[in-house]
Amino acid sequence: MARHLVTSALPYINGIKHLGNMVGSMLPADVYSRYLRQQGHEVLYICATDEHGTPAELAAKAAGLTVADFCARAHEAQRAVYDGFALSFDHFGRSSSQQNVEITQHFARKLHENGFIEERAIRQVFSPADDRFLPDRYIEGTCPHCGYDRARGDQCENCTRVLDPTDLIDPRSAISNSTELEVRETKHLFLLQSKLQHEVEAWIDEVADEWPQLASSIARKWLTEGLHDRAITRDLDWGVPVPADTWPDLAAEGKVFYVWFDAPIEYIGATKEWADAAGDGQVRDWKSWWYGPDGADNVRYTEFMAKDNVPFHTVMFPATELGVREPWKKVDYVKAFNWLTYYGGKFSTSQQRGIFTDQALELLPADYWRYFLIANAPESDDSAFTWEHFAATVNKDLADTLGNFVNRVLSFSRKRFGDHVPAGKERGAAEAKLGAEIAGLLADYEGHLEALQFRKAAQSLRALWSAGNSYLEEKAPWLEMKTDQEAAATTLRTAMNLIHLYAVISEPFIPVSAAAMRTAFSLEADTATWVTAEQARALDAVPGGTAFTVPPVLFAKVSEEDLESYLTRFGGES
Ligand code: B3M
Ligand code: ZN
Repeated sequence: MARHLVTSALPYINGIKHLGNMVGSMLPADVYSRYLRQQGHEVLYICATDEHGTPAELAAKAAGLTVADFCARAHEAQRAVYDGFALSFDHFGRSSSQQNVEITQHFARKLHENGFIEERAIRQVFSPADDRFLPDRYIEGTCPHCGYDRARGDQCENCTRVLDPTDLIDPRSAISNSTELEVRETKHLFLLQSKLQHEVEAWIDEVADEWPQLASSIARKWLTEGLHDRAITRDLDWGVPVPADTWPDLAAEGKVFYVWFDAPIEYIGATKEWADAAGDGQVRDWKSWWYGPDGADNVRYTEFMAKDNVPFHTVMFPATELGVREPWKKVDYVKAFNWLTYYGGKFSTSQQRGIFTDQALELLPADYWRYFLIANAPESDDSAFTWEHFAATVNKDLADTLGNFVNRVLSFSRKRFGDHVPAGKERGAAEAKLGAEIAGLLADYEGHLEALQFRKAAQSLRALWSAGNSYLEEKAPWLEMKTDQEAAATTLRTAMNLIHLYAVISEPFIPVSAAAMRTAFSLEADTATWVTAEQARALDAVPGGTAFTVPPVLFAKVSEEDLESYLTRFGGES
């Protein structure tokens, strides 16, 4: 048993996320956390809304709310969707929390004490039309690297390069569209990342070989290009204030930290929020997850994110942690994802293209989405969402292979033998063969989950479900009934044990349906504890005589009419 810290990239507060965001961070982190918990590990899965920066201010302005009000509402709206998706966060925090403010300010003070922060006067884009400086997303223009014409002042969405507003070609204000921009001088704090380059490199050499290539190659590319000193403060109203004890002048000017400085620190902040939220009599030690050679050394920390977030997590945040010169836990494993596309084109929040997570839940239950998305996770390459593929997957894998098996076996057994699992005979050759096959497939499945290979894990899970179908077809209990009732009973008892096994091992993917399958059986100890290969081989967790009920149909098929209506509503092309 080990201690596992799991985080998924913090969703921005500025709106409900689309399916691409879900599959690139929160959903796989949830699948992995659920699996580890079932294995008996101590797991802490932390997420939060990322609430600072220009996107929050722009969205609040569009909604006609104060930023604080907007964020409070938007946080609850996102939380409701994630509950709907059955995400099992141990805590879902807010980067605007007091805990994060304090830890972020502590980090900044320490970086300053250690000589890694410097105050510099810089020339910044100022918009007379808007009467303000235009940091980050307040400014848009053409990317100097790839020519994308909607690059933002902080990063080009297209080539993922990090930018400074003054890098943009043909810049314009994102607030007023004004192109009459000036450059004015103002003071900001700079994080001297260049001084930390070698330490970050040494650390990457130590840990990154084990990472998927997508993550390690982005980290290495970034380091090869060289770590530049970067401004970590902004002229915004909303954010973690620069602490007045250390920088009285900047604090007086109302400067706040740049969102990408405080956002990763919120992984720690949210862990403290989790501890502070403990009920009476509960002690939650947040520091043992994050701090101290003795405390955090026994923690394995896994991060989940889409590829555009990789530089910040593999280079910038570790540089910050190293520069603090305190023993803060650094990431052990970075699981990065490519893009999920919508018919080959970009899912886009700003352009309302694709499917949003709240809309998805209005159409169909979470498990349908969870299964499809993880089975088609953009791991080694981008992958496309199409309604046709989605309908085919739901119908074949969930409705036909799993759902039909469960309902067919339970209904048939109840009709012939009543509402207790029939005892039947000792297992025969067919059951022994099935047990061996299941044990082998289960080992594959576990191996893929351990390796965080989600598509392959889904394939193994599907193979486990199929093995049950083949067994049932081969034994044909509806025919056995005619000649040897005891033989039919043995087949049904075995099939019901498969259902229970499926319930346990499908839990990470489809937790809601898995619970329905598990609780169909009145077993004394109803737990989702993982199954050993030996238990899987024996297929005897549900003994003859166990009472059971037949759950309602687990998965409805997506009909031709449904498909038509989805295509009409969402559009079938990018
Ligand atoms: N909020 C970026 C994004 O939503 C971001 C991640 C922060 S993780 C510390 O893509
Ligand atoms: Zn670009």
